[in-house]
Amino acid sequence: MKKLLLTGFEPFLDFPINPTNQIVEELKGKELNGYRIEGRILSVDYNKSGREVLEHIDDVEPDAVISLGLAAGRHKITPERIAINCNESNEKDNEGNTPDGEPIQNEGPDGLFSTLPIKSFVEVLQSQGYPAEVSNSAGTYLCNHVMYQALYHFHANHLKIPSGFIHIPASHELAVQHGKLPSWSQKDLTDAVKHIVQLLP
Ligand code: PCA
Repeated sequence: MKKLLLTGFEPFLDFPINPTNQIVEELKGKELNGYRIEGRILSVDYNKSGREVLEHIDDVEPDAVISLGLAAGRHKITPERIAINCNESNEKDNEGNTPDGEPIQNEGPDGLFSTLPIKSFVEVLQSQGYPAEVSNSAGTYLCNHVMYQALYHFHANHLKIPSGFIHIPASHELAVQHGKLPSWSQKDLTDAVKHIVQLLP
């Protein structure tokens, strides 16, 4: 059976829970669309998360990679189109790092496109009644970092393994604790990811 590496992130900044964590916990070990789902949670740390995702790729030997991250404030599911070769944040990661525009990979291209069928993801989500839209920027925080690191690994090693990143809105549970975020039910977030997995080649 094929394997899907599905990653989420630990909580960060003033978000006491990360709904990607719950999605991964719920889906790991399940079989969908001919894929067994290998779930892993990544650190919100510029010095660790890239290495972690590469270690998981080595360990799992996946046939596809989908990384999930919280985009607090967005109200749609947003598959990301591109990762850029840049670490920058005024806000601290969980270890206090605030990089100032350094490249992620010195020899890497400026940008790497998602190799997931992002338009089909949006179409299927909308047809199932979930608001969705392609995003043209994953930012320069950890989500962009992890997306770039995985895509760069496959690009540099000439491996044709579909890989990319999907930002999701806050869950109701997070929104209640935080106070100022648009939100979805945790069940809808998880179900939306299941629809996405059904479209993997
Ligand atoms: N979202 C952050 C990092 C961790 C997460 O879940 C981001 O969008 O970069």
